[in-house]
Amino acid sequence: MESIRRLFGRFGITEIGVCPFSAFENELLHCRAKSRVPQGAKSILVFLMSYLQPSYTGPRNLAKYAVAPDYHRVAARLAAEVLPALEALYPEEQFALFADNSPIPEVRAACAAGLGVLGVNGLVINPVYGS
Ligand code: B12
Repeated sequence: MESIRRLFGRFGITEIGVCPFSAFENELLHCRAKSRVPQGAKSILVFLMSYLQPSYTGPRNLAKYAVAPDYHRVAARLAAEVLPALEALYPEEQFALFADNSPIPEVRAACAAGLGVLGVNGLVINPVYGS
């Protein structure tokens, strides 16, 4: 886990955890991305990214989370860099990266991975990022 932490740290990601895939394999959401889950998946690696953009000083009265770059694109760019690095670190293993479109109940997986608790708002409450 330490080497994975270091790897994600290179991309500015510090909130990362892992939980067993078996905890969720019987309750996967039905979506197209289900077919991308590697056969015999063992672990779910969960990482958090914050919507908060402290540099936004624009004139408009917009919710901060609405001015952040589209996280699907951010995650796709990240995938292009992180996946090869993970594969190089663990050449025997297979990885697939999902952002939002995963069949895994992500909020509960994040809680199971030790990244926070499930808030009454239905979201992960993380000690660093909050809700
Ligand atoms: C389907 C889905 C949606 C659908 C919900 C459609 C519906 N109501 O049926 C749509 C596309 C509308 C949506 C929108 C958003 N979503 Co959404 N969504 C999901 C997804 C893919 C599956 C959730 C699900 O169906 N679970 C299964 C059911 C049985 O469990 P459930 O607890 O009843 O699920 C409900 C809630 O999750 C709720 N919901 C979904 N998203 C959000 C976001 C917020 C803020 C809230 C309060 C509730 C909520 O809708 C689900 C169905 O009723 C998850 C990712 C994942 N794979 O888990 C993300 C996820 C829950 N969504 C998330 C986010 C961030 C959003 C948005 C804020 C994105 C945005 N920037 O606009 C919006 C806000 C929606 C809102 N204010 O209600 C995050 C929450 C992160 C966190 N901190 O916990 C997740 C985990 C994705 C992610 N990894 O970023 N979402």
